[in-house]
Amino acid sequence: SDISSLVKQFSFSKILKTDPQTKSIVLLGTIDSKDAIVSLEKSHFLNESVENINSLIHDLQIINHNDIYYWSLTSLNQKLPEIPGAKLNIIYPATETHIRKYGEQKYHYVLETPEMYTKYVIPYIDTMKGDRIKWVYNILFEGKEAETFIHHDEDKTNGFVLLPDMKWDKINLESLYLCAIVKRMDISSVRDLNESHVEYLTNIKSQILKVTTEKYPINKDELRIFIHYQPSYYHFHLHIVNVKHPGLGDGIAVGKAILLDDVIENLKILGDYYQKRTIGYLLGENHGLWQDTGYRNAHLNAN
Ligand code: M7G
Repeated sequence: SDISSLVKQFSFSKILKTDPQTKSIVLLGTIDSKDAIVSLEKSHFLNESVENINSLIHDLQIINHNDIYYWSLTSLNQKLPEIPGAKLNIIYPATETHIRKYGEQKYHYVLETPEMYTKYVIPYIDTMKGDRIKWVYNILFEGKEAETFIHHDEDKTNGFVLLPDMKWDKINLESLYLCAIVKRMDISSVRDLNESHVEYLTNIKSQILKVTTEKYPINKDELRIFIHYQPSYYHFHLHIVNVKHPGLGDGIAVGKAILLDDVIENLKILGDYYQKRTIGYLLGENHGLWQDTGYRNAHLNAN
């Protein structure tokens, strides 16, 4: 189905989350009696669009003024495709995991020991493979989104795809957000990386920097490359984001994001760093791991 017909059929049930900082909202509803999630994020200003303030806005309504200070409400002139008002994403049909992920929830700081990883996280990861990462296999092997690829190195071991992330509007360079998905299937998360991957990761990093700076007017030192632990999808991938962009929500925050360079440096110093160490991260109560009483008790006993 196309996205506009999905939106027309969307029947609202409740608000899952709102964020005044990112000016975004996530709605739960149904389409054809199946769950659907609609998220809306107001667009940031495009530099070219602000040069003439009177064509940028229409309508003004004063709130107040005092001495040299004036404040008011206004409406923006927006038109597609150049000047969007917002970005709208739909997940349909949405799974329970999606609904929980996007819901308002309490977070906990967890210290995951190697034992907790082996006992609880590995079995959890096993349940998150297959259909849940169909979109990844579609990109890697089925030609989905291929028209947007910035780079495709088809080598089965060292190859990867670099493409615009679903989070990016593909218009505003200030919020540039790309995703690199590796071809190999044997890395679920940072826990699977060791000294044998140093050259592999270093090579991916330099290729990403090269093609991204060739494709877009941006410098190497204006890009932040990182991974997530825990990620939502357990097939190894990297986030490539304009350093200006603070990320949506907790995506670039400590306790979730790990710089690719930190990973590489740690592996150079200690090959089994990510197998040996306890890793701290933030985990929402809606997360599948938190729902596992064994995992939760291990966390509570350790802290
Ligand atoms: P993550 O760290 O596993 O999850 O990253 P999270 O950041 O969503 O918690 C997965 C990345 O892939 C995110 O930045 C998503 O926005 C992006 N992504 C997810 N899906 C389903 C798609 C997709 O179908 N296409 C593209 N291009 N990017 C996606």
